[in-house]
Amino acid sequence: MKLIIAVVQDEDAETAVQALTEHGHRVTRLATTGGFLRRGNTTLLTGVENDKVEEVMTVLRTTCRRRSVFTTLVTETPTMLPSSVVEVEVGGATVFVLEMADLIQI
Ligand code: 2BA
Repeated sequence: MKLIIAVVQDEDAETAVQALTEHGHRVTRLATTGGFLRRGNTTLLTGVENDKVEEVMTVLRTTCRRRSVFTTLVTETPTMLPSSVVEVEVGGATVFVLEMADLIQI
């Protein structure tokens, strides 16, 4: 079995959760924050059999899209250079697929 951890954008989370549950997958949705942009994103946890990993990946590929966002980089060095606005391309989804020893429900 595998544990799939997917970091997705908040804008795509509802559609992704809906599609995953429609395909019969169980999902846990966590409110998380990206370390670089320091803005909210969503982390989805899904435990699946090995042969279902590709199905989950297909759902994520079709529901999560890449977007450009602008962010301000604050300079904290002694050079005192002004803060600059940079364009960053975020997700689709960042997906971790982990080997899962057991799934125990009590
Ligand atoms: P954030 O850390 O807020 O990163 C948002 C986007 O900023 C990233 O999109 C990437 O395009 C850019 N970025 C991140 N670190 C950067 C850096 N040091 N220099 C330049 N640009 C940088 P994604 O790669 O699609 O990542 C989206 C979110 O997925 C991340 O939000 C983070 O929450 C998570 N993530 C991505 N890679 C990860 C990893 N290796 N481990 C844990 N979480 C990860």
